[in-house]
Formats: sequence, C-alpha cells, structure tokens
Amino acid sequence: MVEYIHVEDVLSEDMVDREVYLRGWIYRKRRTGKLIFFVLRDSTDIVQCVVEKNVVGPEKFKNLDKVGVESSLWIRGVVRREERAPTGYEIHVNDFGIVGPSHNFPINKDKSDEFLLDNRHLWVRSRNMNAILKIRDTVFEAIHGFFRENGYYETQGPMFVTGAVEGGSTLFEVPYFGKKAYLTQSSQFYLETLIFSLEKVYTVAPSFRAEKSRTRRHLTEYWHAEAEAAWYHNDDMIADEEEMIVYIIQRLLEKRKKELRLLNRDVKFLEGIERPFERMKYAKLVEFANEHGVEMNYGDDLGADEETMITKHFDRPVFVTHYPIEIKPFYHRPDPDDPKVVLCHDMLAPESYGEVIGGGERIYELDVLLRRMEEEGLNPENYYWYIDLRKYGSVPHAGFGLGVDRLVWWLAGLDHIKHAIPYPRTIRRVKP
Ligand code: NSS
Repeated sequence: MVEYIHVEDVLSEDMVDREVYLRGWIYRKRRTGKLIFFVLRDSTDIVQCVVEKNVVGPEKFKNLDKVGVESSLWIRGVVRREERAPTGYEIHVNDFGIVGPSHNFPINKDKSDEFLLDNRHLWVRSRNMNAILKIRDTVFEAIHGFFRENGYYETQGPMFVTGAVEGGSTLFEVPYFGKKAYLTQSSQFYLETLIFSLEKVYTVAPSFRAEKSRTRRHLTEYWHAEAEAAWYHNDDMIADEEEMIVYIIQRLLEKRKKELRLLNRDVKFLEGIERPFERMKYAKLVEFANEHGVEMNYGDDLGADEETMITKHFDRPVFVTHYPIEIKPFYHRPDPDDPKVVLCHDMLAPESYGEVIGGGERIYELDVLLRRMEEEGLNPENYYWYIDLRKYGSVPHAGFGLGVDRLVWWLAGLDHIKHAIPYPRTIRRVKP
C-alpha cells in the first residue's frame, strides 16, 4: 500500500532527498522543451514539481502536456531544496498518474467578482478561499470550544417558526401545509425556554433575514452562534462574550497565522486585542459620533455608515449599551433605574467592521413583558409559550447572538461578508 502524504509535510529540511507520494490538483503549469513544471496543490499548501520527459517516458509526458490546470493526479518523486520555487522546495517526479483530467478551467486571472460568485463551486479551490475556509473552520471550532469549556450545553431550536424575534419586516414566509410559517430569525426564544432545564445553553445554526439592505455585511442566510444563561445580568453576559472573542482570536493566532498572512491580514492588530473591551452607553455614543463628524440624533439606530465611522477610532471592540427602548425589540429588559433605555449591548468590531454581536438582559417579569408586547402591538397568543416562561419560576437571564460570518469577515480582514461564507445568499443571489 502506498502512503500518500500532504504537501505541507513535504516542505521541510528533513524531507530533502526522500521519495514521497502526493496527490492533488495542478495549480499552474508550463512546459519548456523536455521539462514540464507544474505547481501541485492540495488542501494544505502548494509545491513545485518538475517532470522530465526522459524520466517518465514520452507517452506520459505528452498526456501531462495536454491536460489543463485543475487536473487531479498522483505523483511519486524526490524532494529537493529549491530557493526559486514558490514554497522553497521542489519535487522531482519519477512517476505520476492523471486521475481526473481538466480542460479549459473557466477561472483564470482577471475575472469579475460576479463571475467568481457564479462559479463559486470552482472558486472555493482558490488559495484565498482555502485560507478563508480554514480560518472559518477554526472560528467555529473555537466557538464550540469556548462554550463547552464554560459550562454551556449545546442545543438546537427549530428553523420553521411561527413568529418574529427581531421584528416582522425581515421574515421569510414559507407555505406550510396550508398554513404560514417563517424561517427563523434567531433561536433566542427557544434557548430561553431551554435555560429552565439546562441553565446555560448555546446553539450554532443558520438564521434567516429578508434583508433589503445591500451592504457589505448583510446576508439573507447567515450562521448565528447564540447563547442564553439563567441568573445572568447584562454585564455577566458581556464578560463571557469578551472572553469568547479573545479565546477565538487566540485560537486563530495559534493555528491560522499562515492563512491570515496569505490574506494580508494585519496579524499585529489581532495580537493587540485585549480585555477589557471599550464600553459606551448609547447616549455617549451619539455625542461621540457627532464629535467625529457623523451626524446622529438621540433615537437614531446605528446604520452601517455610522458604525464604520465610529469603529475606526478604536483598537478593540466596543460594547454599546443602554439603547433607547424604542429602537430595540420588545424582549429587552428596561433599566429599572432609567426605564427609557434597555439593558442590552451590541458589540461593534473595530477597524470599521461594526456590529458583530447583539444581546442583553431579557424581561423576566410577566407584567412588564405583557405591557411591552401591548405597546409594540404584538398578539400575546402568538407568543403564549414565551409568556409561560414568566409564569412558572421565572429567573433573571441574558443572552446574545453572534453573527459568525461577520466575525470571520472581520478577523480575516475581508472587504465583503460574501467572501466569509462558502455559498453566500444575498438579496440578489441564491446560486450556486
Ligand atoms: O438581530 S441581532 O442583532 N440579534 C438577535 O437576533 C438576537 N435575537 C440574538 C440573541 O440575543 N440571541 O442579530 C445578532 C447578530 C448581529 O449582531 C449580526 O452579527 C448578525 O447576528 N446578523 C447578521 N449577519 C449577517 N447578515 C445579516 N443579515 C445579519 N443580521 C444579523
């Protein structure tokens, strides 16, 4: 049995002069006379390979010459040091076999963003996407790691639901056997029910928003990491989030420096992020915005432009708290000391990225919840189960939702959120 290894394992001094078996895809290829140089890529890295006609024979040489980039193949060859090769080593190929030929691969240099999105199924092979997908993998791994190490149980809510969490305007309606259902905007309310059993819970699941916004940070289907904890107040939740963000960044710095550098991410900036993050009450933020040239009135919600302008001024995330009650959904708990504001928080990422987390303390008093629902014109019948939680042993609790794609977008330093997810869904795109 042949033992195949990965390109990454070849790129070291110990491997020089050793014969190895590799398999992967042709990333680049050129011929000069009786030599073919090609770059082999696999999931781990790239390495230059050189094929001599005299070594492999004329038949094989001709076959290799005929196929195009992205053909898959196996090779057997000897590792050499080669300063001029892209990753410092070269394989002198003794034998190879083409597994799946490729001709006229549609993606070459100078393709538009739209073209690359239409061909996302092929573009995911690119080195940039490969690096982003690995960073994304580490972010998901770290999210699970953080929650599990901190006493949260993983759980799941349904995706088909009957009511809004974040307001009716962004609900996707789906026909449901003669009735109407919606795709969930957030698993929050279900997580709230589950804390009465498990106390601390989290879920990582898609959320859906019929967002009319065409911005750099909106998807219609995105990955949402949500947590909910019994006995927690707003500040307790903020403390966990801060710890979680630092934990995720640490994991990235341990495992993904190579990928971050490949994307030209400013790694130093990430290394400098420490707790505590900034904290600012909404009222203060309005002043801050106006002082820094962003016109904002008390009561205005933060839009992408405002957040971009504001977060430019910070070298770490900012928690904005105490928003006016009118601009937040009904479930947020009014501050008992100042009921015109709610005990909530949004975490804005620095470097112009903006909101990545939304969370806060939930109303746990039955009368307050019913009053807020009435003020917002919501029908209590649609939320009977949510109301029940306040009737049978209610407890203070808090939670949050983290947009995982937004986090990847920021941490990888990407210009648009669509690059942060394998198959982006936006107002204009549901394929491939
Ligand atoms: O609407 S949120 O601000 N809050 C909630 O959904 C709460 N119910 C979460 C909770 O407390 N359990 O959305 C939370 C985060 C937000 O900060 C963004 O990072 C992300 O979800 N989000 C999005 N990401 C990508 N695209 C869109 N359209 C989007 N909307 C929210």
